[in-house]
Amino acid sequence: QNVELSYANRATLPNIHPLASKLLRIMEEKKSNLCVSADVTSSEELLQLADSLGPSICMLKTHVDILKDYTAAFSQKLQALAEKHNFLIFEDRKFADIGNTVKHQYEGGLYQISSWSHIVNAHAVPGPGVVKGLSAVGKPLGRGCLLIAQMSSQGSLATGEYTNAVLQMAEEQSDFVIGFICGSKISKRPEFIHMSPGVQMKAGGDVLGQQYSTPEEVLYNKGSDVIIVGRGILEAPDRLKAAESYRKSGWEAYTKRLGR
Ligand code: S5P
Repeated sequence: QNVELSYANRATLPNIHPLASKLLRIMEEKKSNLCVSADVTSSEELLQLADSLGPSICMLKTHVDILKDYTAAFSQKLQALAEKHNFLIFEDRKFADIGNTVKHQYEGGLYQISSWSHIVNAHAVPGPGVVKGLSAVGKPLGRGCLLIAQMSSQGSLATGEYTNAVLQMAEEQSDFVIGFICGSKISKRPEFIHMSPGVQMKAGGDVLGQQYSTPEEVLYNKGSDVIIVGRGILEAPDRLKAAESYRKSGWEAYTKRLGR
């Protein structure tokens, strides 16, 4: 029960969600547990990032609402790059409303997120209806959702009993919830993917409350599965070189956890 399963082993678990299985297979194949947070404001720059960093990552995280020039053509190009380099797209929309509203926000509006993003995330604050609403749109499309169980920011209220309640909610809708945004492994179920933001090579923070841990801390000590890295890569003089060094650190921390 306590043996640490590899990503490849977890991909073939009988109850694994097909999208989680796909992600785990990509991770194993590309030896990458790196999700790049592509927090740039130009779609051209985002596409360039996706094309150049694509081979190093298992997932690309977007905030499409910070783009100054979003078009439907952009989302099609992004999907093509995801195919080309074999990574998943995660729109970090953080849905947090009643089921009926998030359904519209996910499917419609300017962005039509469900049509191009493999994975989205949601706050559990509204209760299970938020997941039911998203699931009504996303499940028929084979999409998946991460619940925000903990946050990396200073003074976050998502702790303790709240985090436990999120876990419970995920277990009740595991046909659509594939894992968590969290700082550490919170579920023993190997079917769930733990994804952690707030990662840089040096621990620290920014002036707006972000707090950073290292890949080793998050993946080895805290038992998470995927590191989410934004400015650690985006602000580096050579983004590709930085992405590769996060990929390598992440992979080493994971293999160390496996005891290999
Ligand atoms: O708790 C969280 C959850 C998320 S999804 N803390 C976070 O920082 N994020 C996101 O991860 C955040 O919105 C940003 O896109 C990214 C972290 O960026 P960085 O530049 O601080 O690495």
